[in-house]
Amino acid sequence: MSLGTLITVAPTGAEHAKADVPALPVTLEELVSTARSCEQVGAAMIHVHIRGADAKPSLDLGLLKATVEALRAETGLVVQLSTGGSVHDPEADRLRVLEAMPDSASCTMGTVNFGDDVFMNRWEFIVALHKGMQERGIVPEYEIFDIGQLASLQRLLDQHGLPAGGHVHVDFVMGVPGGMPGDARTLVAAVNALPDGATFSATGIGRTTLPVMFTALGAGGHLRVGMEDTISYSRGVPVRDNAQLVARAAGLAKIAQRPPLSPDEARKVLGVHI
Ligand code: KMH
Ligand code: ZN
Repeated sequence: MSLGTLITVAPTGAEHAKADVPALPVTLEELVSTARSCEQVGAAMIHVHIRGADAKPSLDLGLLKATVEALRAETGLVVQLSTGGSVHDPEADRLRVLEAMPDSASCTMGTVNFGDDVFMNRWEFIVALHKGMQERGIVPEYEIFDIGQLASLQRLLDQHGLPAGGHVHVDFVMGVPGGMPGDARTLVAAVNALPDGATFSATGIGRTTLPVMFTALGAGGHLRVGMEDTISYSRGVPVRDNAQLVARAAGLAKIAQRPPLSPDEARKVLGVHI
């Protein structure tokens, strides 16, 4: 396990509306400016969902390519595109995300209830994503919403081999209504079920953000924070911006004697080519 802490920022997501959360970055300009300020305070990777001109979630390939290009030009961050999209996105559009050639992409390891919706991830689709990333040299981050999905990850690795980069990195997304709860005992159980040699980050949705963050640091894991997952800084206090969440995570990582990794250090951990 690496000594430092990889901090990923997930600044936008697909669930919050700009009208409800004005600080949410939705244009390319807002995203790049957010990425820069988050890098300055300790982020090493960015998990990107883009929005269209109407501020609604989009998987437009041209815009995805422009986003990867702009983030590479303006920041040193590891650029991870979401293949999860929104719960309404078709599989073909989600697979096409890989054509934008990010450094990394998410790969959710199973279907999960997602509030009142269903976040669909069929086995054949997971295999297609995994192979698509292997072929293109894109490093996956396996998103785990429930503990049983770790058994699916082991099955995937057994049947289809290691991912591009040769290293397995997992992100636990905890506290989604329908998924695993965001608490210490569940995170410890999930860490105990990781494939050998895997690294992990964790994020807790909403009010589970702090217990998950403290537990992840104590368990030697990495952190994901951002307005995709959390729009309240504390009870009744809206998040000012994504950098505020990254700065809090970086401060706690330093207190834990596991200071934030630079983007290049993160690339080494993840197996992303420099
Ligand atoms: N928006 C969620 C339905 C991912 O980015 O890969 C799925 C999600 C996971 O956010
Ligand atoms: Zn996401």
